[in-house]
Amino acid sequence: MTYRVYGDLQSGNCYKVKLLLEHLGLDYEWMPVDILAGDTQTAEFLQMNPAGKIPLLELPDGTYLSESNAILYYLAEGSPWLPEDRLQRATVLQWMFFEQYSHEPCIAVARFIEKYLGLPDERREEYVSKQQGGYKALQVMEQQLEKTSFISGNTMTIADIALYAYTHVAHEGGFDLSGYPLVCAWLNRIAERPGHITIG
Ligand SMILES: N[C@@H](CCC(=O)N[C@@H](CS)C(=O)NCC(=O)O)C(=O)O
Repeated sequence: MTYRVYGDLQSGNCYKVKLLLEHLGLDYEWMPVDILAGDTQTAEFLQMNPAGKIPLLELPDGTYLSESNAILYYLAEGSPWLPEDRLQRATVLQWMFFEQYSHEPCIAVARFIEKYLGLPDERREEYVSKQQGGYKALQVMEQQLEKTSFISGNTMTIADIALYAYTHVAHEGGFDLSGYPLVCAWLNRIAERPGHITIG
Protein backbone atom coordinates (compact mmCIF):
# COMPACT_ATOMS: atom_id res chain seq x y z
CA MET A 1 0.00 0.00 0.00
CA THR A 2 1.16 3.56 -0.73
CA TYR A 3 0.41 6.85 1.00
CA ARG A 4 -3.17 8.04 0.84
CA VAL A 5 -3.96 11.77 1.02
CA TYR A 6 -7.45 13.01 1.89
CA GLY A 7 -7.70 16.47 0.41
CA ASP A 8 -9.21 19.12 -1.81
CA LEU A 9 -7.09 20.11 -4.81
CA GLN A 10 -8.08 23.79 -4.50
CA SER A 11 -6.95 24.01 -0.88
CA GLY A 12 -3.47 25.43 -0.38
CA ASN A 13 -2.93 23.31 2.72
CA CYS A 14 -3.65 20.17 0.67
CA TYR A 15 -1.68 21.39 -2.33
CA LYS A 16 1.45 21.71 -0.14
CA VAL A 17 1.35 17.98 0.49
CA LYS A 18 0.75 17.09 -3.16
CA LEU A 19 3.56 19.39 -4.31
CA LEU A 20 6.07 17.79 -1.94
CA LEU A 21 4.97 14.24 -2.81
CA GLU A 22 5.52 15.05 -6.49
CA HIS A 23 8.97 16.56 -5.83
CA LEU A 24 9.94 13.51 -3.79
CA GLY A 25 8.60 11.13 -6.44
CA LEU A 26 6.58 9.17 -3.88
CA ASP A 27 3.55 7.05 -4.82
CA TYR A 28 0.27 8.19 -3.36
CA GLU A 29 -3.45 7.91 -3.82
CA TRP A 30 -5.50 11.13 -3.71
CA MET A 31 -8.85 10.80 -1.90
CA PRO A 32 -11.05 13.81 -2.85
CA VAL A 33 -12.84 15.48 0.07
CA ASP A 34 -15.49 18.18 -0.42
CA ILE A 35 -15.45 20.48 2.62
CA LEU A 36 -18.49 22.49 1.49
CA ALA A 37 -20.50 19.26 1.24
CA GLY A 38 -19.53 18.45 4.86
CA ASP A 39 -17.25 15.52 4.03
CA THR A 40 -14.86 16.45 6.86
CA GLN A 41 -17.63 16.32 9.47
CA THR A 42 -18.97 12.82 8.86
CA ALA A 43 -18.57 10.20 11.60
CA GLU A 44 -16.34 8.21 9.25
CA PHE A 45 -13.99 11.13 8.60
CA LEU A 46 -13.95 12.25 12.26
CA GLN A 47 -12.76 8.79 13.20
CA MET A 48 -9.72 9.32 10.99
CA ASN A 49 -9.16 12.94 12.08
CA PRO A 50 -11.16 14.15 15.10
CA ALA A 51 -10.25 17.75 14.15
CA GLY A 52 -12.38 17.37 11.01
CA LYS A 53 -9.77 18.97 8.74
CA ILE A 54 -7.87 18.21 5.60
CA PRO A 55 -5.20 17.48 4.51
CA LEU A 56 -4.94 14.11 6.19
CA LEU A 57 -2.16 11.65 5.37
CA GLU A 58 -2.69 7.93 5.79
CA LEU A 59 0.61 6.11 6.13
CA PRO A 60 1.12 2.68 4.57
CA ASP A 61 0.62 1.08 8.03
CA GLY A 62 -2.79 2.78 8.45
CA THR A 63 -1.63 5.54 10.82
CA TYR A 64 -3.20 8.97 10.20
CA LEU A 65 -1.25 12.23 10.32
CA SER A 66 -2.95 15.63 10.13
CA GLU A 67 -1.75 19.27 9.98
CA SER A 68 -0.24 20.15 6.62
CA ASN A 69 3.13 21.31 7.95
CA ALA A 70 3.54 18.25 10.18
CA ILE A 71 2.87 16.13 7.09
CA LEU A 72 5.52 18.05 5.12
CA TYR A 73 7.98 17.57 7.98
CA TYR A 74 7.30 13.84 8.13
CA LEU A 75 7.57 13.28 4.37
CA ALA A 76 10.69 15.44 3.95
CA GLU A 77 12.78 13.59 6.57
CA GLY A 78 16.07 12.42 5.04
CA SER A 79 15.65 14.54 1.90
CA PRO A 80 17.24 17.87 0.90
CA TRP A 81 13.88 19.53 1.61
CA LEU A 82 14.63 19.36 5.36
CA PRO A 83 18.16 20.31 6.44
CA GLU A 84 20.02 18.12 8.93
CA ASP A 85 21.74 21.02 10.68
CA ARG A 86 20.00 21.78 14.00
CA LEU A 87 19.67 25.54 13.55
CA GLN A 88 18.70 25.33 9.87
CA ARG A 89 16.04 22.76 10.76
CA ALA A 90 14.70 25.01 13.50
CA THR A 91 14.65 27.93 11.05
CA VAL A 92 12.54 25.85 8.67
CA LEU A 93 10.14 25.22 11.55
CA GLN A 94 10.20 28.91 12.47
CA TRP A 95 8.85 29.79 9.02
CA MET A 96 6.32 26.99 9.03
CA PHE A 97 4.94 28.21 12.37
CA PHE A 98 4.91 31.74 10.96
CA GLU A 99 2.93 30.42 8.01
CA GLN A 100 0.31 28.83 10.27
CA TYR A 101 0.02 31.67 12.77
CA SER A 102 0.61 34.90 10.82
CA HIS A 103 0.08 34.12 7.12
CA GLU A 104 -2.47 31.36 6.52
CA PRO A 105 -5.09 32.67 9.00
CA CYS A 106 -5.22 35.93 7.00
CA ILE A 107 -4.44 35.07 3.38
CA ALA A 108 -6.04 31.63 3.22
CA VAL A 109 -9.15 32.74 5.10
CA ALA A 110 -9.64 35.82 2.86
CA ARG A 111 -9.24 33.53 -0.17
CA PHE A 112 -11.74 31.05 1.28
CA ILE A 113 -14.30 33.81 1.84
CA GLU A 114 -13.86 35.15 -1.70
CA LYS A 115 -13.17 32.03 -3.76
CA TYR A 116 -15.20 29.35 -1.98
CA LEU A 117 -18.03 31.43 -0.50
CA GLY A 118 -18.27 34.19 -3.13
CA LEU A 119 -17.69 37.04 -0.66
CA PRO A 120 -21.09 37.03 1.07
CA ASP A 121 -22.15 40.25 2.84
CA GLU A 122 -22.09 38.62 6.29
CA ARG A 123 -18.37 37.76 5.92
CA ARG A 124 -17.26 41.02 4.25
CA GLU A 125 -16.11 42.66 7.50
CA GLU A 126 -14.03 39.61 8.39
CA TYR A 127 -12.64 39.56 4.83
CA VAL A 128 -11.55 43.20 5.09
CA SER A 129 -10.03 42.58 8.54
CA LYS A 130 -7.80 39.86 7.08
CA GLN A 131 -6.14 42.23 4.61
CA GLN A 132 -3.98 44.07 7.15
CA GLY A 133 -2.53 40.90 8.67
CA GLY A 134 -1.99 39.37 5.23
CA TYR A 135 -0.03 42.37 4.00
CA LYS A 136 2.02 42.38 7.20
CA ALA A 137 2.99 38.74 6.57
CA LEU A 138 3.93 39.55 2.96
CA GLN A 139 6.12 42.41 4.21
CA VAL A 140 7.93 40.07 6.62
CA MET A 141 8.61 37.70 3.71
CA GLU A 142 9.80 40.56 1.49
CA GLN A 143 12.30 41.60 4.17
CA GLN A 144 13.59 38.06 4.57
CA LEU A 145 14.03 37.68 0.80
CA GLU A 146 16.35 40.72 0.81
CA LYS A 147 18.76 38.51 2.78
CA THR A 148 18.29 35.01 1.35
CA SER A 149 17.05 33.62 -1.98
CA PHE A 150 14.64 31.20 -0.29
CA ILE A 151 12.63 31.80 2.83
CA SER A 152 14.74 29.92 5.38
CA GLY A 153 18.11 30.26 3.63
CA ASN A 154 19.66 29.84 0.23
CA THR A 155 18.21 26.44 -0.58
CA MET A 156 14.60 25.50 -1.15
CA THR A 157 13.00 23.66 1.76
CA ILE A 158 9.56 22.66 2.98
CA ALA A 159 9.26 26.18 4.48
CA ASP A 160 9.11 27.48 0.90
CA ILE A 161 6.48 24.91 -0.03
CA ALA A 162 4.43 25.83 3.06
CA LEU A 163 4.52 29.56 2.26
CA TYR A 164 4.22 29.20 -1.51
CA ALA A 165 0.87 27.41 -1.21
CA TYR A 166 -1.24 30.42 -0.29
CA THR A 167 1.10 33.23 -1.37
CA HIS A 168 0.87 32.33 -5.06
CA VAL A 169 -2.93 32.46 -4.93
CA ALA A 170 -3.13 35.47 -2.58
CA HIS A 171 -4.78 37.53 -5.35
CA GLU A 172 -7.78 35.19 -5.00
CA GLY A 173 -8.18 36.65 -1.51
CA GLY A 174 -7.90 40.23 -2.72
CA PHE A 175 -4.15 40.73 -2.19
CA ASP A 176 -2.08 42.74 -4.66
CA LEU A 177 1.49 41.42 -4.76
CA SER A 178 2.86 44.14 -7.03
CA GLY A 179 4.38 45.96 -4.03
CA TYR A 180 6.39 42.83 -3.12
CA PRO A 181 8.87 42.32 -5.99
CA LEU A 182 11.13 39.94 -4.08
CA VAL A 183 8.16 37.78 -3.11
CA CYS A 184 7.09 37.70 -6.79
CA ALA A 185 10.60 36.70 -7.92
CA TRP A 186 10.67 33.99 -5.21
CA LEU A 187 7.31 32.65 -6.41
CA ASN A 188 8.77 32.38 -9.92
CA ARG A 189 11.87 30.56 -8.68
CA ILE A 190 9.70 27.98 -6.96
CA ALA A 191 7.39 27.54 -9.97
CA GLU A 192 10.37 27.06 -12.30
CA ARG A 193 11.85 24.23 -10.26
CA PRO A 194 11.68 20.89 -12.15
CA GLY A 195 8.87 18.71 -10.82
CA HIS A 196 6.67 21.66 -9.92
CA ILE A 197 2.92 21.16 -10.25
CA THR A 198 0.19 23.78 -10.20
CA ILE A 199 -2.67 23.96 -7.70
CA GLY A 200 -6.06 22.51 -8.60
N1 LIG B 1 -3.76 23.90 10.35
C1 LIG B 1 -4.39 23.00 9.44
C2 LIG B 1 -5.55 23.70 8.75
C3 LIG B 1 -6.40 22.72 7.99
C4 LIG B 1 -7.64 23.37 7.47
O1 LIG B 1 -8.11 24.42 7.95
N2 LIG B 1 -8.22 22.71 6.49
C5 LIG B 1 -9.44 23.19 5.89
C6 LIG B 1 -9.29 23.16 4.36
S1 LIG B 1 -7.94 24.17 3.85
C7 LIG B 1 -10.56 22.26 6.28
O2 LIG B 1 -10.37 21.07 6.36
N3 LIG B 1 -11.75 22.79 6.52
C8 LIG B 1 -12.89 21.96 6.74
C9 LIG B 1 -13.59 22.25 8.01
O3 LIG B 1 -13.11 23.10 8.78
O4 LIG B 1 -14.63 21.63 8.19
C10 LIG B 1 -3.39 22.47 8.41
O5 LIG B 1 -2.42 23.18 8.12
O6 LIG B 1 -3.56 21.36 7.90
